[in-house]
Amino acid sequence: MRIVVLAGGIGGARFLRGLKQAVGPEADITVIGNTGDDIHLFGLKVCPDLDTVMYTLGGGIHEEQGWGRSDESFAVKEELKAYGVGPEWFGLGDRDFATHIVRTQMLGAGYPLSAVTEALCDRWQPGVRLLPMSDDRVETHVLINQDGEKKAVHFQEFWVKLHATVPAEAIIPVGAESAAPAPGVLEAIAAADVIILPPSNPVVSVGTILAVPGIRAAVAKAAAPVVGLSPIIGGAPVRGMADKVLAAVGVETSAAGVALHYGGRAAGPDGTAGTGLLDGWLVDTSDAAAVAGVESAGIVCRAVPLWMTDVDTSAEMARAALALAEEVRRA
Ligand code: FO1
Repeated sequence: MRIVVLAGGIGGARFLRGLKQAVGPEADITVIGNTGDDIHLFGLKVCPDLDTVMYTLGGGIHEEQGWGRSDESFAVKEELKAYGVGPEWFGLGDRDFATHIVRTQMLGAGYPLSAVTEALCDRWQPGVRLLPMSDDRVETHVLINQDGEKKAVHFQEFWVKLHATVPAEAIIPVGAESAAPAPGVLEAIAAADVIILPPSNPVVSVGTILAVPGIRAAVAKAAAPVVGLSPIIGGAPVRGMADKVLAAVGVETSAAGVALHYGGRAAGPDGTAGTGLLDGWLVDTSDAAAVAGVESAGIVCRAVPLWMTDVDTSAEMARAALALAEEVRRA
């Protein structure tokens, strides 16, 4: 079975760990990873979401954080600080620096990000094919209003330095409009047996992937059933600050709000085809009241436990997503 997952960082990576357990080694999983969170620091290109997937599935992740390496040290970071070289607010560890050095070295030698990612994964063996959404540079910026002054800051500055405490007025995936899907991305979507939108941030992770010209249309017209899992439980994000960016794009922070944001693919009552992406949507059992509203948008909806407390619960969620895909495939 060929499964394609459009994934961001921590939530997507944890879901993927469960999916791998649920389907076993014979399944073919392709992850289309968000690169809008990428940031250039100290002359190095850092790819947070690609690295979180690679480290999580490869066994090198700092488990509690969901980002960065396990068993980290920060000697390089301390030396940079001693030189007065910032920024200090983005915590890069010594082991993590090696990843960014290898990546930047290969990019400098002319390898595209997709080839670099494949090379880094040779070491980590994540058990999935990890494709960046694009080989072109896309960096998400956030338009904020700080003390009456409007300015655009890099997503990482908004997320890590400002802790998303200032209102986000707009989310801009800079460069997306002129980016091309990375080699293999459109082919994987077209050949998929199932396409999954995991509980990643629907705006800055999945939304950024869909902002690369061609990817949204490829998902919308894919023969495979498209099912998603709500990143919002009980009106609040499971992790991170998704509510801040959802508000910026006018999406209600609810399990139903995100489903309607993605939209349904099924033809409406009057027979017009849906303009959205979803055939099926999973909400947490605590949001069972949302099922009817989602189904009225032509999206088959089921309420199942969506708290990813460990790999087994993530695997259960993955099995529920695959079962829903079969249900909507028959429909
Ligand atoms: N997140 C933080 O909250 N604080 C950090 O200092 C930090 C450093 C960092 C370094 C490398 C990396 O790959 C990720 C890092 N993150 C940090 C997480 C990062 O902001 C998020 O993983 C994504 O960008 C959001 O999904």
